[in-house]
Amino acid sequence: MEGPLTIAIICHPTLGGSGVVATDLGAALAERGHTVHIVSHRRPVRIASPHPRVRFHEVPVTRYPLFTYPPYTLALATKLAALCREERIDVLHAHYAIPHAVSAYLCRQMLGRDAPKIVTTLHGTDITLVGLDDSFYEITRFSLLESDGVTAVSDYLARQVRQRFNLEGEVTTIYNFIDLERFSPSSRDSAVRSRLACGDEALVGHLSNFRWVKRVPDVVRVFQRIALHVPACLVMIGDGPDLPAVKLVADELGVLDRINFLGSEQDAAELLPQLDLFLLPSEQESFGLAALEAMACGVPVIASNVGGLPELVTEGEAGHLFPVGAVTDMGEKAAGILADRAEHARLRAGARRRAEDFRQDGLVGQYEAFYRAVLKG
Ligand code: GMT
Repeated sequence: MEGPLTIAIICHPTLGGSGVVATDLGAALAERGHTVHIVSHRRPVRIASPHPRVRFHEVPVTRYPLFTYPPYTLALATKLAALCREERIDVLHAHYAIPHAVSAYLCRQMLGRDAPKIVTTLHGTDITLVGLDDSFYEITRFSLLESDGVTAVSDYLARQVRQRFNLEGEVTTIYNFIDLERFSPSSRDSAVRSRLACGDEALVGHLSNFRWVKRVPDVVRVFQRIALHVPACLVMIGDGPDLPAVKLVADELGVLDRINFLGSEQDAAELLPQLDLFLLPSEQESFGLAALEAMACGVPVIASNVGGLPELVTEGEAGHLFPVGAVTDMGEKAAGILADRAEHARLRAGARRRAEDFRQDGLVGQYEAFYRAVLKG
């Protein structure tokens, strides 16, 4: 199918990589001439500034005393069907399998012959955690089998999908992407930096949704090792369930006053370029979008050697990878880099160079080609 497409993107609106990827993809597709409908229960945090070809559709979820848990999956399916009747939608693109791929399937069944194609993009815990739970396993597998095309954000995740869900069909890797103009070392600004740093110290940072898979207390443990060797302070961007635990660990380790907690209402593209090092000691990470954003800003990454991170953070070029929980080794290595200007400069350049492999244009083009292949059947 040639010419512009109309795509409905279904995503979680909360701060988290899958919502960011989905909305950035929508904006980039609109720039390329396609029409995009973003569907979610709330306006996503990073939805692009108004664009004539991007529309947001909020899914209304009716509360009723009988429903302890309002059935969002059904409300979403109904909203999608109504949207498809109003507009000629070519592709329903579900980001994160649960419950989006299931709602897309229901919508298709409701529409019958006129239904659009379904593309499902898997982001991480929809496969590695939530999807494996007994209460979701079978419906997740079913929704993948029923999708017309399935993509994953790393080879690691694509392998996990095939193995854990015993799928024979194809799962195509399309890596997450980055806008290299928006996330750039040239946005380093001494005024912003001095607002973040405690003084002339090295500035170390972390960005996540503070869930247990991120091991955020380990960020503090690594930072404490760093601070033993070099004057440094830590910037924590984001919010989530582990924030109280993180503050407790920081207090116990005596570094609470060296940490700046910024919350989630922040512009990552403004803050990340100010950092000297980015820490991502996650338990699991199917890709690590926050690491890519930091790298694009010329910030080397110290991370766990898990999931898709080795596909992104090239060892010794863009940063260094360690076994999960190796906080002492991570801290010693990080301190060594920060104390060695030449090595730090080498890694800064390497991080940006590696991020250039994930240029937005090329990867959005891969999604476009994928849609067209699916539409051809
Ligand atoms: O899978 C999740 O935990 C949620 C998801 C999100 O919405 O934040 O994160 C995943 O998707 C991101 C975007 O593709 C990836 O960069 C993250 O690595 C991935 N998180 C995990 O695998 C833990």
